[in-house]
Amino acid sequence: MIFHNLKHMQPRQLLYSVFLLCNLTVLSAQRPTVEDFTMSGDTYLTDEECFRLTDEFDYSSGSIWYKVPIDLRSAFSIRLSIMAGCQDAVGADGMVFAFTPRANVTGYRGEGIGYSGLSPSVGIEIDTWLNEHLGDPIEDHISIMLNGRVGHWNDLVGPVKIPNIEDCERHGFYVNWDPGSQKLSVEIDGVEVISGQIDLINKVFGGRSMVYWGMTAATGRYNNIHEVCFDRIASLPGMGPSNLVD
Ligand SMILES: [Ca+2]
Ligand SMILES: [Ca+2]
Repeated sequence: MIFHNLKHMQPRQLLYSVFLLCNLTVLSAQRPTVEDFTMSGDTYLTDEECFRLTDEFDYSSGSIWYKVPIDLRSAFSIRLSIMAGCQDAVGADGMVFAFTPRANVTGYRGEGIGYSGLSPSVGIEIDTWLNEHLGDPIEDHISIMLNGRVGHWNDLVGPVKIPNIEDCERHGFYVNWDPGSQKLSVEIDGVEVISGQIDLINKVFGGRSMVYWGMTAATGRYNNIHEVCFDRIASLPGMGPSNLVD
């Protein structure tokens, strides 16, 4: 039914991706539109209302940032749909979801994945290119990183190997935060792939609870398309408009 209705919905109606949860009960929700994000670097909006952070060009980088900061004193689940490229063997470099007090910035490209150099920050890196000097596994992998440092010896958690994600498909990417247990967890396609217990407010952001969130991506000597979309959210069972409270 939701799928059927999608054909008749305006793009703006599809862009509800942030669900603010409190005590596991939906008390309020937002329906972001493309205008709610700032674009940085090479990012542009596609005809399908996706943010394309990089095309299949070498040495490209881009990012999007939600304009309104989020409060780490509240529980939330930020739900995005990502596409990490169509080239596996020669695809690079990946994408990073980040929290940072500064909005509208993109870090270093290539192995920095548009994230390195952003500090203070917490980054959830989806890395698709082996950089041996950074301690990368050969497989695609995910890790929770601190302060824009992409060598894995600095990781808060990880790296955790994941199945090839450069499969030209959109994947559900959820970032969940519970300030009570200080648990930061990440789901890909509904499966929790990494989590950690981290005092984000005090240990990372110096007592600051309001931070921006966004997604970065980059290419280097090799490349891939990297996109953030919202359509998958609208098609997930139980995540339709009826679950939202204005
Ligand atoms: Ca890498
Ligand atoms: Ca891969």
